[in-house]
This record gives sequence, structure tokens and C-alpha cells, in this order.
Amino acid sequence: MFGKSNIQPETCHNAGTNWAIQYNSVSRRDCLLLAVGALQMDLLHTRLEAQFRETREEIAGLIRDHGDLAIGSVHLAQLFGGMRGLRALVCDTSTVDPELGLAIRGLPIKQLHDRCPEEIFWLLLTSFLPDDRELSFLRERLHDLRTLPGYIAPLLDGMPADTHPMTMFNAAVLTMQRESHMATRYRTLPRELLWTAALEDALEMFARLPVLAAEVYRRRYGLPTVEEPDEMDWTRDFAMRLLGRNDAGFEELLRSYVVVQSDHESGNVFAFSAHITGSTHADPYYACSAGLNGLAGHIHGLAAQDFMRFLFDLQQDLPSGVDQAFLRQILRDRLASGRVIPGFGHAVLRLQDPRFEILSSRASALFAGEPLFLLARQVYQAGTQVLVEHGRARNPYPNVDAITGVVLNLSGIRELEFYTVLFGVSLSIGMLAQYVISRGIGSPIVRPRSLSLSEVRAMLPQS
Ligand code: AMX
Repeated sequence: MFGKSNIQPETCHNAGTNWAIQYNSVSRRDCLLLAVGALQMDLLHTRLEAQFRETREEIAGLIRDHGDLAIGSVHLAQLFGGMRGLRALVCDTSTVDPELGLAIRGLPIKQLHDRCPEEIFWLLLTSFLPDDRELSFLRERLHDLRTLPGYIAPLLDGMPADTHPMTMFNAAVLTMQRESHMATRYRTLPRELLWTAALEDALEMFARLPVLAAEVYRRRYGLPTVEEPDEMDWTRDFAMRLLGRNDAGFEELLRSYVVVQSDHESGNVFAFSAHITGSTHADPYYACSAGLNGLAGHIHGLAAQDFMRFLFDLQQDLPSGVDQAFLRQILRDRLASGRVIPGFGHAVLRLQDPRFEILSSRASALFAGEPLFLLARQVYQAGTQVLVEHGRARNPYPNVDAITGVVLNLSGIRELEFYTVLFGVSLSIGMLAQYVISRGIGSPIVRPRSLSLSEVRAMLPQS
């Protein structure tokens, strides 16, 4: 599970590949990586190389021929409203239509939830689902890359015992930044090839983040060490590391859990934070870490733990059950005291989140009679009724965070603070794909302008 860290770069002008000949100030490590990488990365690399070249040319043409085309306007309410509804980013990996929900590369998530995360990573990057050969290639590559650097175990063990698992996870992600190929090769790679090093980082992170998450889980909660699994299937390996045993039901559930949460276009806080950070050419470790920091907010990725805390409080206070009228009153009181109902609402979606529906229907099949699931269903109903009655929330339905904690808990992962880590592992798949694409198509630094309040006042119509 743990290995040695990367060797430090040395100077080397003895190039072994075409790229290296072209950019002859690469280090010995770069030469090796380029030579080995050029062989191993062939399938994915060849696809992406052509794709990025064409997209770069298309974007240059669009800017040249239509650069002045107005695609929308900014309303004053949006300045003060977190830019919600403002369409000011380009993201091809996925779309979140308010009335349809998530589609990855045009495919609705309801058509994809039986796929595996490896297929989704490939789809996000290339816009094609991999064939069998491509899937095996990716799995082998990930299998080879998954060993964590040796310094991660002491880092995790050295943290205060009550450190939030999300902090442990993210501190380790940031610490692993020293492994970054992009950071090492930045001085020598031309801008249009930065994506090649970013892809190496993305693959390593995709391979290692589940291993890291499982390490955080077991160390943080003092669980016994698990015998190292040796699975080619990314999800099976992850499931075994988490539970410490093979459990086909949990594996299936985890596969859907990861897939439905793998990407949500680029405007959500996690992806946006990562995108902005990456736009400075900070490497994927820094960018992912920035995204994880954003995810660790209560009205974003911590909502799953907050929803579960709410359920547990209900169970504890009312051990013999709760009727709907009383539950509605509890929720009304909560709103009246200025608190949100966790696990409800969405900044973009105006329908019930299809991701919630997918995981709910899996939960119905697996946990139909479980008291926790029955209570959760009562809350789904009462929460929507109370939010409709309250009249403020534009989306009164339960969101994905209202179901993820329930399915994890009923699968045996009971430590609710850990749930956001699993959300982070899932979302990092999209974030990493977006990172590679952004470097591949040459996305520039993100730098919107701001207005002062007095400038806004000066724009108001004079009465
Ligand atoms: N409970 C209480 N009030 C809510 C609410 C909820 N679940 N959802 C929305 N509202 C309120 C908003 O706070 C806002 O109040 P205001 O008018 O006093 O400012 C009003 O309803 C209108 O909000 P909105 O436009 O419908 O939503 P938003 O874009 O402002 O916020 C979100 C979206 C997700 C932050 C919000 O619904 C919320 O706080 N939900 C609870 C936390 C949660 O479940 N977050 C997870 C979301 C999914 C995710 O990112 N993982």
C-alpha cells in the first residue's frame, strides 16, 4: 500500500523519444517518463493528442471569427447572488440542465450508472466509452500506479486524533504534490504539452485517491489493517480496502455512488475552485486540493454528514418513531431558527436530482425494511412539503446528499464525517479529467473583473 516517493530529477540531455529530442533540456527522469510513457500511454495519448489539437484550432477560429458575439448578459441580482445562473464557463465533460439533471458527454446519468468509474474517466476525457481493450489498458495502468508514497502513513498517524477525515485526506493530497510530474516537468515542457504531464498526474491520483481514502478511514477510526487487495477493478479494490472484505452488494453500490457523483459540470464550487487554481498552472495536486477545500463546506459536500446527523438526532430523541405532522413541525422550527434543511435544494437543478433517484432506488432494493431508510423516506417527504410551504427554496426536493450517507451507513460505513471524503474521491474523477482537458485546449488564466458597490450605484438609472 505504501512505497517510496519519486526520485528527484537530474539533468539529462540524452533524449529517448521524439518529444525529448524536440525539447532537449529534459531531465533524466523526464526522459524515462517520456520513453515509458510514450509506450504505455499510447492508447489514451493518441486519442487526446488529436482531440486537443482539433479543439484548440476550433476555439482559435471561434474567437477569431465570432469573438464579439454576446452570449448572455449579467444581471445585478447575479452580482450579489453568487453568479448563479450566469453562463460564463465552457465545460465539455458534463452538463447540468436544470430540468434534466446531469449528462456526461451528452449521456444522461440514468444511462450510465451501471458503468464503472474507469469507463467514466475515459468518457469524460475522450467523449467515448472505452472498448474492452482500452478499458483493460486503463485498468492495468491504474493497478500499477496505486501505491501510496511511504511518507503518507506517518503523516496521517501524526495528526491529532480528532482531525476531520476530510482534513486528513486533503493534507495528504497536498503533501503528495511533490510527486507531481507536471511540477517537475513544468520548466521544460512547452505549454501545449503540459497536458501530457497533467495526464500522468491525473492517472496517479485516480489510482491513489481511493487507496488514500481507505487509509484515512481505517487509521482515523482505529480499524484493523486490511490485507492488501490485488484487484484490477478499481471499485472492487476500493470496496475491499474500505470494508476489509469482499462484499458484492457494497461493491455494486459503491460503483454507482462514485459514477453518479463523478462530475457535475464546471460551475459547482468543487470543480470551479479546482479550475481556477489549475488555470494558474498550479499542478493537479494543488488544483484538486483547492477543490476538496471547497467541497468541505456545509452547504456543499458536508451536507451528507449534516443530513445524517439530523437523522441520528431524530432517532435518538424519538426512539419509538415520529409521525409526519410532528416531523414537519420539527423542520419548520429548524427553518424558523435560521438553519437550512440539509440534503435539500440545489443551486442549479429544478427537478428532483436524478442522482438521488438512482441511489434511492438502489437503497429501496437493498434496504427497504431498514428503520434508518424508512425514517429518511419520511424526512424526504416532510422536507419537500415544508420547503414548498416555506416558499423560498427554488428546489424543494432532496438532493444527492440526502441519500449518500444513508446508503453508506446501511452498508456498514457508519462514521459520518468520513462521507465527504468518499464524495471527494468521486468528484476528483471529473475534476482531474477537466484539468487535463483545460491544459490540453490551452485554457487561459481565469480572471474576471469585479465592481465596487459605488460603481454599481453609478450604473443605476437616474430618477
Ligand atoms: N433549507 C433551507 N433553506 C433553503 C434550502 C434548504 N435546504 N434550500 C434553499 N433554501 C433557501 C436559501 O437559503 C435561500 O434563502 P434566502 O432567500 O433567505 O437567501 C432561498 O431558499 C433560495 O435559495 P435557492 O436559490 O433555491 O438555492 P441556492 O442556490 O441559494 O442554494 C443550496 C442552494 C444547495 C446551497 C441550498 O439549497 C442549501 O443550502 N441546501 C441545504 C444544504 C445542502 O443540502 N447542500 C448540498 C447541495 C448539493 C451539493 O452541492 N452537494
